[in-house]
Amino acid sequence: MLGMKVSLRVRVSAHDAHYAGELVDGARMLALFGDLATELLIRLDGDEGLFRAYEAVEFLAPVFAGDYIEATAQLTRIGTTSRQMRFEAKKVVSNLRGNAAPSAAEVLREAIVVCRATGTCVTPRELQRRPKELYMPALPAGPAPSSEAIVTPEGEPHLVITAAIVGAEITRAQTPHLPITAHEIADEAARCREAGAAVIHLHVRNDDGTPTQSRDRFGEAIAAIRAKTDCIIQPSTGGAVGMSIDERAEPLAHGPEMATLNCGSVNFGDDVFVNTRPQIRDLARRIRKAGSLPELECYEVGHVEEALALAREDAISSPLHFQFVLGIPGGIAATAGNMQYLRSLLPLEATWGVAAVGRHQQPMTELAISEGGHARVGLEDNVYLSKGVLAEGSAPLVARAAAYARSVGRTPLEPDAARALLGIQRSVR
Ligand code: KMH
Ligand code: ZN
Repeated sequence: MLGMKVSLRVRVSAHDAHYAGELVDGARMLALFGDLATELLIRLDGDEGLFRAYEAVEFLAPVFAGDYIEATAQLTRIGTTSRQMRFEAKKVVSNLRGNAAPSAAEVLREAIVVCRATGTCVTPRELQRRPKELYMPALPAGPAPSSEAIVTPEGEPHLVITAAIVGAEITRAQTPHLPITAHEIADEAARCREAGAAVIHLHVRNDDGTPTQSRDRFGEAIAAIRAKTDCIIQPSTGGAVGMSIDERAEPLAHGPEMATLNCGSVNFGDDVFVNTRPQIRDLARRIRKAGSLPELECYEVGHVEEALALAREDAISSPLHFQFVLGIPGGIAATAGNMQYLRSLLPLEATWGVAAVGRHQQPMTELAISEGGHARVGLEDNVYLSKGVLAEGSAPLVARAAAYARSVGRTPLEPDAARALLGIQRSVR
């Protein structure tokens, strides 16, 4: 039920106008959120429950009499009695004001988000009925276009596991299980697919193990992976610290289904991983030209804001897919609070995952999975299975994440289902 989404659409009427100029009271949006929260509670608990508190409310644009508002709520956390939700209201139709006829109105080319909120409701234990037939049998007919992408018909949220199997920094001295040749990379990709991964985040290496963004090396690795698995291949355009943008863009020559887009500069251990604003836009343009879906790599709060700016500029297209990279020394720390804050910045239709580094990988992966997010694991970010015990490749880390997901009712998606969720057109193979 985590991730369940409901929506409604209303016309705000003249009697809702409270202030000068037919401006509508913000509380009107909260009334819509209240109705949505109640519907979620009824579907989950068979009871209307109680709205306990809003954690955050943002009024982002004015609402006037005559506006059509689409409001959506999504269940983001289920406690014993508490149910956390996120809400969003968008204006989709508006009357024209000014010199136009009083009846003139238009469908907005881009919906305007007028209000966002997060809140917590409570259904006391004794009132929870949870009859199976009250669970959502199918998604409600509604305007939210991404509902199906987020929740299965049974109401169980989808999960995309990404395996980051090579990276640019890890060395054979750190782990003998690091794949280097195209053959080794393809074998590891196939093992990860078997273990539950749908996406392979890909870096490649020279024969001596040093990182490269060589188009030919990527070509060999991609061909070898495609010969063995149907995974979505997501080449890195981050490469290694210090590489030029031209070099980093080399794998795009293969028109991959996905590619990373790093959304800002960050201290990266003792180095600086440079992504200037013009460079980010340059790479975004190249990724779009290659026909690839960008995964938005965010190592800091400002990177999420930058990604949202890219979307506003139409440098990238919605729905957005974020990867929160947590715990890089010099970047945002791998904490639950940080993860919650980062996701609170996202539009409802965005998807998000967590790639946490080192010892944070397992707990943050599990937290992200239990909170309806996606997950990236693998040697690029963490070489250990447990303290002092090296993972024998990325597949055991994928298998552990997949097992955890199943234990909390989430099923790792097959690659084709992940393509459907992420909106990827399957490339010709
Ligand atoms: N190797 C890091 C400096 C990406 O793949 O897009 C950058 C990185 C990000 O790994
Ligand atoms: Zn990477």
